Amino acid sequence: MLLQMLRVRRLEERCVELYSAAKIRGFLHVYIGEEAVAAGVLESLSADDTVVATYREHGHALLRGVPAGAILAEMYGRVEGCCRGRGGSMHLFDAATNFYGGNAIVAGGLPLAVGLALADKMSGRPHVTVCFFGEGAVAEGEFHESLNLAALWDLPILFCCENNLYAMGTALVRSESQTDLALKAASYEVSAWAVDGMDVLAVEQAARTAVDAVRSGAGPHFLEFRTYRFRAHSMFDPERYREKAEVVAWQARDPITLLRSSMEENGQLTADDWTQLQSEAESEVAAAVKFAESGTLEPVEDLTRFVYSERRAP
Ligand SMILES: Cc1ncc(C[n+]2csc(CCOP(=O)(O)OP(=O)(O)O)c2C)c(N)n1
Ligand SMILES: [Mg+2]
Repeated sequence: MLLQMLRVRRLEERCVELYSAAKIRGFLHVYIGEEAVAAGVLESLSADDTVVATYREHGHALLRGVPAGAILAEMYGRVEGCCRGRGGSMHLFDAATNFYGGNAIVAGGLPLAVGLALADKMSGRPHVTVCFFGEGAVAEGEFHESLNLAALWDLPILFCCENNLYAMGTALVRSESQTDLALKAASYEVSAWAVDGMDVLAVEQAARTAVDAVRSGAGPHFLEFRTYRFRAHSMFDPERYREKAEVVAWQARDPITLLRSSMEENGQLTADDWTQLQSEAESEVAAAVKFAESGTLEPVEDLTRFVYSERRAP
């Protein structure tokens, strides 16, 4: 999990640079600081399970198994990208790894996840659908409709709320009368609790407990991961809504540093191991950049493809 968090961190640090160099265009939302949530939760899933995420999903896609090159090529708008360069940063999608996006609409992933879980239930498949979303989603009607139906129909779904305290510039306390999100979920008869989202071991343990319960037929579960994004909301955010001191305080609990220090203290990680992990993550990113750089742009003649299905009716 240390390596997994590091892979996401290095990939996104490079994305920020490439964005500044205008290699990546459009919107870009990085997950830096929140990596323990994706790393811990995805560690608890099997390959057949389904994952739905938001526009802050580069890490989820990578750890689900989408190659770093296909992710970066997608951001570059290249045909070699996981969606032929048509989705970009916010719409990574990969059917092969059951990664159902990459959804740009706040709370838009929740009804999709409920539908996917309903399909599994109706087909008798023992899979779990995991849906990631920010705390900003709880202000949307879709959140309430989705939790209600998931509980009413007893669906195999785990809702993972990544509570990083802000929805763009709006702090949770400024938009919600009830800020205890597990309590909100519990009001729909969904089993719910809060977890330290900076501690990857705590995340993994909570996720494993919840996923096992969901898989064994205990119905929908909800985990609120208390986390923090160290960077701006997106590349266009002057960050006027929070104090620098708050960011610095949370950076002291950087999930990568926390795990690294505790492993070093317990004699589970040597200086050489750390160097090795770093170079592994760095060479993966370097290869991905090379892959994206050498990718091809879609020919203009293909511009209108995929608007309608290309399969003819029988
Ligand atoms: C329905 C909808 N309303 C508004 C927006 C604009 N918007 C994009 S991100 C965002 C904030 C969402 O915050 P949160 O759910 O906490 O996720 P985070 O960005 O913190 O990961 C908003 C309001 C949108 N994409 N979709
Ligand atoms: Mg948020």
